[in-house]
Amino acid sequence: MATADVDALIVGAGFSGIYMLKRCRELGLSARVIDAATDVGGTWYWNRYPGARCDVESMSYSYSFSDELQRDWTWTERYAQQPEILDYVAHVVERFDLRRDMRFETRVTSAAFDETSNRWQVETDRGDNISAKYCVMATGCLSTTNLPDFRGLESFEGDTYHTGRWPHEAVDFTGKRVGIIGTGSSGVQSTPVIAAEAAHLTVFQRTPNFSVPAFHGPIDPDVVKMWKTRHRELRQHARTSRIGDIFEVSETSALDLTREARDAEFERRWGQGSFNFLASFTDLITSRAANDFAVDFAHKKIRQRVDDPEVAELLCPKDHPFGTKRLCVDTDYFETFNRDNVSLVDVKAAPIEEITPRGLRAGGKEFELDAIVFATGFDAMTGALLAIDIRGRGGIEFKEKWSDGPKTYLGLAVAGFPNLFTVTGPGSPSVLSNMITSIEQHIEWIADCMGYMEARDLTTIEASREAEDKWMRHVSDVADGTLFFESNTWYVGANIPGKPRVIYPYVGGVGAYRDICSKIAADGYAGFTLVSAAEHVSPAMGA
Ligand code: NA7
Repeated sequence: MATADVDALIVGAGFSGIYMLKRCRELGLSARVIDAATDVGGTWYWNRYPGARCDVESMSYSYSFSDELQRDWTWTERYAQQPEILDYVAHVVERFDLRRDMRFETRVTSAAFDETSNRWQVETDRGDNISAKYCVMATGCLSTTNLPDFRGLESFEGDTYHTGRWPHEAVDFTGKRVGIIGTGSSGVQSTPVIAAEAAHLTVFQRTPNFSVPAFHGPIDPDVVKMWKTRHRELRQHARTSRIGDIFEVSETSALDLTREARDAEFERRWGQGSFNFLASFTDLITSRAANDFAVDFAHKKIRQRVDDPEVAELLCPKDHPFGTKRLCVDTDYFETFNRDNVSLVDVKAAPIEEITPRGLRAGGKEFELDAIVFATGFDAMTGALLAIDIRGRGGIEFKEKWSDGPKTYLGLAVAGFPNLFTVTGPGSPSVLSNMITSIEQHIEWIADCMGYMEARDLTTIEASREAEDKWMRHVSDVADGTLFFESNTWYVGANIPGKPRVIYPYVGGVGAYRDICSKIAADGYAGFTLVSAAEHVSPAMGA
């Protein structure tokens, strides 16, 4: 593909890129997918650390676009393990014969909009030069790893790993003294598994996280039967819900109940596992008083699960409201700290000073380690986009345009960057939702938009600055009505030094967001400017 001319260039071969390619084919458009990995899977290609599994239930975390696919594929566990998700993705790619339009081990380095031809000129690290009418950034929300700049890192004589770049070869920690830095979802999932193998595991915790039990196990045949017979209805429920899944919706404020009634509901939801707990009441994310009840309940659970009261206190999150930092879903995480071969080190009280040849030093104390696992997260939502040199009209760079924080229209499009789409981009529900529900909604919206353009012989579609500004104000206003800004999290860019502190995902909910996007499309793409070679079509304004 040294030089190529396609209708659509799709960056990323994860769930988004795969489905985008399928939809492009159905529109009769020529399309290519490019990915830096050696194979399909996106996030699930890279995150293959011990214990890696999806914390959204398997039946929900799968494509809904094909009835046959849903009927034919059967998951084995309540929450799918990373290898099974990769098997599923590979199955989808083979089933729909998508691989022939995919190119691997190739990184897109730049994309520039040529105002003369009204096409994107895309370059790769292999020297490809591709011209495309549409450029779809299916680059993922959690694909650029964050490795903090620890002093002395290169001096370490043992092995180092990042959970988001785990090697393909088997890693054996048997007999080793392992240190893990980070207690987000990746740390919480890998800690029990590494602890079961290593001679000793030291967990270096800066901020404790709330975690709800997964109650993981083999998939319940009744659940499979329910999904196979009622999948259309259940998917519709997910699409119109707040987080893109089929949780039971509460209509009660946590403040309206007696302590006993509230705790009974918390207990019931807790017993269901996963994110059900977060949906216990209507106001957990909007009212500090309501949230405090959830905090107290979760603290009580941690104290029940951890034998040593001092360790339990250290594991109790006290600096952020419940659910405003990515909630973890665990299997035996807290119980792992009851093991003799596991210790917890508070690196908030005594920060990591440096990595040394034989381990690391924190708070003046040296910890000898044979291996260090960095479970230190990602430059979420914008990292992968800003890693590509993207230039729109007048050569304006994404980096420059987003220097104070991302600006998008619907998290889908960016003013000044015609015919470029960001799948689950900043300003869309994305990471606050079941990603597959959100991905499907975006891909279908983009495909419909491409179909609309092709049918009318339109050359470009571009978000207007007014619509973009209005959308970003709305994204911020909705977040202002919640507790999200009370936490230092990657939802607000706090994990990356210098990253603008704004809300990155749209917190207004999947169903509400879908309605907004659908209305905009039904109104002839209100807030966008659509232009044909022959004529200029004035858009209706406003979101
Ligand atoms: P997260 O959720 O960003 O967690 C990263 C963890 O690493 C978190 O506990 C951080 O502590 C910790 N961290 C980061 N830098 C440091 C330094 N310098 N010192 C000590 N500890 C540090 O990433 P995950 O990979 O676990 O999860 C990402 C998402 O993947 C997850 O939410 C799911 O959607 C799937 P902090 O909290 O910043 O104090």
